[in-house]
Amino acid sequence: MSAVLERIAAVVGAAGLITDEAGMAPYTIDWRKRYAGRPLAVVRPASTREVAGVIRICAETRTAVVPQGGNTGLQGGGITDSSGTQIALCTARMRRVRAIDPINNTITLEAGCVLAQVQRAAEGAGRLFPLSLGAEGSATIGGNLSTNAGGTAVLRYGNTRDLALGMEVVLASGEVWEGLRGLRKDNTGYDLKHLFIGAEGTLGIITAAVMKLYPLPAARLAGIAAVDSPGDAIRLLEIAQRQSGDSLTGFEMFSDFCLALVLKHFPGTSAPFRTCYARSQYVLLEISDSRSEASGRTAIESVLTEGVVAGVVLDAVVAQSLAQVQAMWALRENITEAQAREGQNLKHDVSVPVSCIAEFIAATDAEVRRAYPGVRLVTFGHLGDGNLHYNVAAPQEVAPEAFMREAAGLTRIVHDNVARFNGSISAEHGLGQAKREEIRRYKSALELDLMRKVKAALDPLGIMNPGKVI
Ligand code: FAD
Ligand code: 2HG
Ligand code: ZN
Repeated sequence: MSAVLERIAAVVGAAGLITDEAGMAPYTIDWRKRYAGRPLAVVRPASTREVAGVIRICAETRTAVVPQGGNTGLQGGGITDSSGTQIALCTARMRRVRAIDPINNTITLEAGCVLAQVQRAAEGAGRLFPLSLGAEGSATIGGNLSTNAGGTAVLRYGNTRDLALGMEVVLASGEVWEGLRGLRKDNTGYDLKHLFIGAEGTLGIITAAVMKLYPLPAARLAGIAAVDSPGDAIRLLEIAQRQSGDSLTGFEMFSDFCLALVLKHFPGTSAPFRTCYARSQYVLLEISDSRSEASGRTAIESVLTEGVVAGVVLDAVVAQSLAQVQAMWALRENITEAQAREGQNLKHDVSVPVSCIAEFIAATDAEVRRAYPGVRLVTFGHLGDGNLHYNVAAPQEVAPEAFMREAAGLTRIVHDNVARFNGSISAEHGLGQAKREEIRRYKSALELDLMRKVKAALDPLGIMNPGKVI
């Protein structure tokens, strides 16, 4: 064992260090299997003190550190390079809920807490932790903060950034910034936590956070509407927001092709309607009611009825039980996995102003189809947030691997259209290593320079997740 690893072993003990290839394997490849690394070791500290001890050694020895939570990231941000010199620092052993304060509506968590575990802990205290996404059974709160994860409830509760009140961070020097304050008002200068949120591990290691909680709704009602076009989906969004205001907690759209993929790859699922609405879109909307199930049901039915009367909704169904609510969400949340089972695909996680969504889709679809005849568009996303997963699968007769090699020009079409509509080429998944070069085309030189200055100030030795983001 090298001298550096011997020193790290003295800090984390045998349980905190993996150096054999088989043991390291799960930490060396990303969820999409696009980035494979070769770490010097996988280090699994059990406490903030241990993280700080490890980082001090890394700073002294100029050893690069790649933080990893649940390894569900989609941009390769948590994977080391192949040099065999970087350590992967995994937070999986830091899973303690340190405190819940129901009066202050806050929960204090260690970074390795799994999102689903946090939701359950909040519910156990009669509160809601609203962050929700398809990977919640594995993704960690540290990873959510580091990517500023979005998910399906942003419309009502905001991104992860909006849920964070305080933070504890091990800096690149090994010092610990203790900022675990549960305050909704604190204007004492720069709000440092926001630097680490969305930094994808390039500025420090988040070890704990104070997050906001909300009242548990009395009922969650979900419905699916078939609509003719993204434009009609937006018209339904307007109706839902006008009628339901803050009770509208989800508004997702997916195409009939997305639905077909889920039905094909998840045999237990079933189509929401008997009629097949080919070339249409589906909207999954959710209303959370603070009074009762009956009141929530009236609200969702009223939205859908107005949609039908306005000629916007072709057909609609409302879940009659919690099991049906979950079945509806499964149709939406399994799209990513269904797509993966279908074969490799090009992902574009983009946002444009909600008012431009329909025009963006029409213009981009036409251009992509002209340039790449036969491609299969897998368009879905968080419509209420203006965030589309504009994913593209190979034409039926083309091998996905060959398509992926040839398709750089397709991404250029999509991203240039995003820029034309003043959008973002990464709405929620971050840049990682996947979009590090691509972002240089779309961010101004001034913005990139400011980002480099922040990086140099907080990580002067360049040991924190080098080669990611910037
Ligand atoms: P990892 O993948 O382990 O790491 C992600 C990044 O954060 C890396 O750069 C890593 O270095 C850094 N990092 C991790 N922990 C720390 C830490 N403690 N301190 C500093 N840096 C750290 N994302 C969305 O936003 N919305 C969605 O709806 C959504 N749905 C998904 C559905 C599926 C099926 C999958 C596979 C992914 C989905 N994602 C979604 C992406 C992913 O789940 C999120 O980015 C999530 O926040 C990553 O958490 P993680 O713990 O897995 O992080
Ligand atoms: C989702 O919204 C995730 O389901 C994943 O952000 C999106 O697979 C994708 O591109
Ligand atoms: Zn998403």
